[in-house]
Amino acid sequence: DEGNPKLGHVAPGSVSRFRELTADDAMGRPMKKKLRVWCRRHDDHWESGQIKSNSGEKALVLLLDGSAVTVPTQDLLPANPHILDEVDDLAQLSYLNEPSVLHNLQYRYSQDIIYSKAGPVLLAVNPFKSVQMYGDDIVTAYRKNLLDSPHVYATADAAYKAMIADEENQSIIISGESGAGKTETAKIAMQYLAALGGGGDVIESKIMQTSCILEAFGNAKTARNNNSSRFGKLIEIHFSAAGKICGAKIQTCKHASNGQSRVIQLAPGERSYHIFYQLCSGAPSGLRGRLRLRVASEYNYLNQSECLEIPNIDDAQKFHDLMGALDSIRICKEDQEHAFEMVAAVLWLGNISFLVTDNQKHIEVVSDEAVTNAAALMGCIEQDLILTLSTRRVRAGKDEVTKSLTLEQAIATRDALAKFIYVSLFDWLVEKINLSLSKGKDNMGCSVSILDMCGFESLKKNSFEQFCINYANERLQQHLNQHLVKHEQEEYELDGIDWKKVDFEDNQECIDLFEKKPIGLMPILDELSNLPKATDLTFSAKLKHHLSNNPCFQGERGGTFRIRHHAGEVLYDTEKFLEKNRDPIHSEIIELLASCTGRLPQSFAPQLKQSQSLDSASVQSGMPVCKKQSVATAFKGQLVKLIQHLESTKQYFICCIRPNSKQIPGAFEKDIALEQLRCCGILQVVRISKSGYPAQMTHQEFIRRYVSLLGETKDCQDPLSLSIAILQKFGILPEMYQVGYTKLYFRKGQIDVLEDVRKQVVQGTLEVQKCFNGRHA
Ligand code: AOV
Ligand code: MG
Repeated sequence: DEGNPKLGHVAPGSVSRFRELTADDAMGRPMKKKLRVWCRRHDDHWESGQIKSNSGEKALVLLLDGSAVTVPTQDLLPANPHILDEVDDLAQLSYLNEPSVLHNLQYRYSQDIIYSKAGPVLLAVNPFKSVQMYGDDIVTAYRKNLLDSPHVYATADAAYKAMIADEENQSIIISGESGAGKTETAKIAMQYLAALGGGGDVIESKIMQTSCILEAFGNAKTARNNNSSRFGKLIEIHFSAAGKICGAKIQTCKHASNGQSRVIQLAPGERSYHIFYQLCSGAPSGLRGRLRLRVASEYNYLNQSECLEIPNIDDAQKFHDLMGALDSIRICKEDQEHAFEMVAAVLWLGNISFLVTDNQKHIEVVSDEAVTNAAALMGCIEQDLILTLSTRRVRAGKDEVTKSLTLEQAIATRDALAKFIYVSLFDWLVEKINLSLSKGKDNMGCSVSILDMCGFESLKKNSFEQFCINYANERLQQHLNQHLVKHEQEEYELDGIDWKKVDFEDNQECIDLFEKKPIGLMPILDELSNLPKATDLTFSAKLKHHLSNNPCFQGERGGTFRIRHHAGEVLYDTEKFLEKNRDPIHSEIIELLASCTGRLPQSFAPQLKQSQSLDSASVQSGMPVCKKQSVATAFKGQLVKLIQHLESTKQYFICCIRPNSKQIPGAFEKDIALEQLRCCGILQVVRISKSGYPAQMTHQEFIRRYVSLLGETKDCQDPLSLSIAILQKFGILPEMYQVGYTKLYFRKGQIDVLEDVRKQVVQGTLEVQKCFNGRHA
């Protein structure tokens, strides 16, 4: 297959999908003269044309631009008639092939119709500009069912109404790569739910305000997205039995990054978390003075990437909005100030520098405003901070002696302190928000959850952060596959109905590569993280040694390795993997925080002491560090918890597509869009939905609802025969349903037909006998 010229530059993971789809579509449909076709020009580039003549092997095709070309017939795919150019649901296309799907999405996108259905999945193509399709009037139109074209509102509406009708928890799962529009989509869904479930209470506006706060502290400008979420978020919105919002709860999945380097180290062109810049440019003068603030460019943690601003974003205005949001969720002014003190403390910590003395053996903390200000903001004694950053206590026999740190150790300690403060601050904020949004105790209603993760990333240099994020996306994709493709088909098979199986790309192999014990990426990473002498290089060597047979893994030169993800190959650099996974926090740092007079640093300290025992045996840097779960393992735990929650609910899927890599409006680059459609298996999903049976009912449910229309029945009839009797009386065509052992499966639209007749019969506008006769006729 690799030699098949048709496949061109198809990514390795997509080969089988591509073959299956194209072959299937062309099969049994001879390419007649005059037929509209897609003609493959090179790689994935297809042009529309019309067949002039066809010799069987080759065809002469007239292209749109008037030129005629002769091409092998295997490079032709049938195109849909123009009338289908704009269909809402890809499942309505007569020919479901990649060029047709892309044409449809591009055509719609060019008219600012950014939403389409792909069977049960909503596709959202990022417009990168404001489009006139949101707001109160449109919300009302969807609520009243006056509009039913694909929209986030329609998805949220379906979830809300199903929650009320079935008294069941619902969830909306938003996927897509970095910059595809997940976070914006999540906000649009929240906006709709707030409008429907709003009771004039403040709670719904509070919920909307949480995005502003979490984005300030958890989002940053990256190479891919100017407002990239560096944490995954599940917001569970609770409704009362009457359908009114009564609270919300946010769970985050953040160790992928927050615990990591962004606070202290930046890639060129990227920024740290928005809050740092917002505070520097937006703090009013009183606050500015109290926090001893400077402009962003004076802070080492911020100025290293030579990127301090985001085009068209006013950080000062954002800070103003943030304060409004903090007010509205009732975080008191005092707590707000404490939070900002921590942000400023982190910035000043980054400016602390060290002097090397004594033949490189000893270091001293430079006594300047940085150390003074950091200590003042944390509320600790300056000398204590200096000691923590420059010395360590070690046991020598029965005594404890104090030794000076090396420069490298001192910098690591300073950065660890800064990161720890920031991570703890984020946790504290989420806790505050959850307290403020918590539902009343008497609530017995249901919830709609919205999942917005950090999207798949493949950067120039990929590190531990991308490793975690891409693992999460792999799990999420598996969840999607299982839900939309695997389970559906397995159910058909188990229930014994006649069904032609649709293949799909299972990513279990890649998940095993990460998880499998004892020789998966994560177990090996954890094992070496526990070995004091292990280095990033021994880590990568061990991976190569154990995993080289895995088709999803490839060891590379130096400390790098490659993973074949469902969304493409990524080259990872193991530099700092072990350290980031350990995320060591020295007991002396905890002691320092505990000694602070500031309310927040104090509250950050005991939290660690309770949950994590001191492990003085660790010699990773010669210092006692607190033993805790590794970052990767903790992250996996959070992720599994989120997915378990989703599995207990009824699920809706939104797939966001990034139509170009420049973050600009109007540009639809087909190859980029195609890559993403392939990655999330959209065509398989549509194929199943097209040939599948979206409506299903157990025989018992079906009989309960429709048996009264049958007139007389014989008591002895079993449910299966009774169901068939009803179907026959209704005159439902045999190809429109299938009878399984436990359930009936209906083609799209058939339940509507049944319901229509039932309604008329119940209302007495139609006599049973007449209706049946009529339909048989
Ligand atoms: P992401 O959440 O999927 O990326 P965002 O939701 O942050 O992506 O979207 C990126 C940018 O695209 C936004 O900042 C907007 O400028 C624009 N955008 C997205 N959706 C819309 C829309 N419906 N209308 C107008 N503009 C939109 V990441 O968090 O990086 O994985 O990690
Ligand atoms: Mg996001």
